Amino acid sequence: MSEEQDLKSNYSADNIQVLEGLEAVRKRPSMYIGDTGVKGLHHLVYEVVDNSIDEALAGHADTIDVRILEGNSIRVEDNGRGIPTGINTKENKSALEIVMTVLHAGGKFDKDTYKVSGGLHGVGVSCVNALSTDLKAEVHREGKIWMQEYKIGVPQYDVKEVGTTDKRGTIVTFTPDDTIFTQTTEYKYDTLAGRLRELSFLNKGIKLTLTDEREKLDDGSYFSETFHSEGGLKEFVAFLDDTRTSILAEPIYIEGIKNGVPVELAFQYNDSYSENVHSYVNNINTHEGGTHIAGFRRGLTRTLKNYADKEGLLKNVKMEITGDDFREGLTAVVSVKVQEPQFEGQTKTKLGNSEVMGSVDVAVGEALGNYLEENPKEAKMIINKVILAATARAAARKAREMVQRKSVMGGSGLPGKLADCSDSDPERCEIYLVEGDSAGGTAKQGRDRNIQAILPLKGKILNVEKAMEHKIYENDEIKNMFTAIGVSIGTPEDNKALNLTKLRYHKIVIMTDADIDGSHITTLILTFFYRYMRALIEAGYVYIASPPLYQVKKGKEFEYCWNDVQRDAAVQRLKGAGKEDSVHIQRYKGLGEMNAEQLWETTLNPATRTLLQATIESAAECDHTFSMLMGDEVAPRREFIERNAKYAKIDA
Ligand code: 0RA
Repeated sequence: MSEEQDLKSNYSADNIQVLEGLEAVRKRPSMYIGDTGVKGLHHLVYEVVDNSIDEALAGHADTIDVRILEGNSIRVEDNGRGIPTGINTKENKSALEIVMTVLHAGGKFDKDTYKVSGGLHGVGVSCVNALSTDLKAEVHREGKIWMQEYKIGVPQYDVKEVGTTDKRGTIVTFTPDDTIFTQTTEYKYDTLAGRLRELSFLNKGIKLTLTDEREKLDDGSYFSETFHSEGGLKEFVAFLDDTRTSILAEPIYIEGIKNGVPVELAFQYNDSYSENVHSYVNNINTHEGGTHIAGFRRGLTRTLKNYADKEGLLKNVKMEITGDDFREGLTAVVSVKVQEPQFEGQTKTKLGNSEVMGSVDVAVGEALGNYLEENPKEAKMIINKVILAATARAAARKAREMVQRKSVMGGSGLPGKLADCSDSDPERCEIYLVEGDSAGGTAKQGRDRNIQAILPLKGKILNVEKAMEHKIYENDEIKNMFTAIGVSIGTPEDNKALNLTKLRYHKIVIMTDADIDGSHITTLILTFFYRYMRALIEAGYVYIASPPLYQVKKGKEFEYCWNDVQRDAAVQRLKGAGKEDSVHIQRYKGLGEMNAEQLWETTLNPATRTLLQATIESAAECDHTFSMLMGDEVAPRREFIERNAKYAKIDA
């Protein structure tokens, strides 16, 4: 590099530093925390908790306490060493102030710590500070309490000593800025709980507590849960499968450093037909997989195949056995820690580091190889299951090919029940999947036929959680759904990869009655999408319609209401000067009670309707919820419904 160039690049490096001040974070928050919606809002908490996790992984803390305070402020406390408060001579500022106000400053004061945690965006707590109207940092260290407060990242005073203490640790309290998080600043307890539970499994031994101080329980206390796992991923797998029937007495587990990469993994087989493999890199969920997953698959297939060959278990098997057959009914979690992870893929959640593949491959080979030798009975059960999967796969392929052949040959190939739209640009087109023929009929009359297609579904659709794959292609409602949508299910060999190029609608809207049966049907359809067409959900194409619950009417005037609060307000408004008894409330028990015009006004009209977009916040949590909701066990399902009924009433 010439001297001139050198000067130039120094100059621009300085420039970048100026730009990278907290002002930049406020200007383009999405660049730092992903988005400014619900996700970004929750990301703030994860960013702060990650710092405490790092302190715990370094061996200096074992307890992290998270509270949702009144007004949706968040308080995170750990029992670590406390962020250093001394003056940094170079900057002439307290280290605490630097950590809280300089981007990426977090690691600078503790080079020895092996830092691997840290969110997808890994931007540090200063980012949270920039996006908070108020933030307070409190450090208990060496017998003293230190404090500094900030407004939108700006210190309100120098770090000061405010008292003495016999505790150690850091407490960060912040209030997200509602001028940044304009959509909502309301924290969802279940979302935070899901992530803290996940973190407790991924980082065994750490005690994470979540308390919701926004609302008192009847006994005057607050709702609170503690997540703490000594078994780590072994317990994670058991948790994911708690409503399934396991094949092995307990999960196969291994933890160790392989080729310099810390690898932890656990897996178990159950009697279902789905594969649930979840992977993490530095505590980040790698939805798109990557080299660690490739290593896991390779190790699993190789080790099982070698064992089966050696024991002569495949002697009489004529069928070809594929990699997928080894993973039917498999639940697994793979977690690796990588110093410099390279993330690839559409959502940057695919691990690219090639060295990790061998590490995981070796770890699986070791754990599984030993297990098979020591447990011949279980080994035989696994191999038998694999052979069964290969047999079923052949049947499924036949069934799938039949469906595809039919759709190629028979006219348009579209289901007879589909009332298609006239526009053919998928970007503008929508399909409503409607519960019942009668509501389907109303929807056909009420829709905008240019862009809205209607597919009525008959009653309950097949529960794919419990059905073998070939049954899925034989089920009329499911067949209709994927032929209408235009997406055929990929072969299992490419892991249910979907070809979205023939997708016929960019909005797929599930519309069911606003009652228990309706929500069951919605769940069945979502389960089908989740298990067989997950890419549709991930790409944001799947929505849930929200028809109104009430019509409040007085004379010619009327209002639609989606919940009890709206209904009561509408009654008050319409009462006005008139007589009270003239206000009439109609409770819609089903879509069928609305006429075509009403359905259009409330639920179909793109200008006025509300659609809920289906998203996958955490694949592991989602997997657990679906298996629980759709599985055999009644008790956990009832508990879930009772616990969520409270929320359902509020947002109905
Ligand atoms: C750097 C150095 C030291 C502690 C921390 C960072 C630290 C950061 C956070 C963030 C949340 N909780 C935390 N706890 C600790 C201490 C170095 C030393 O004491 O020698």
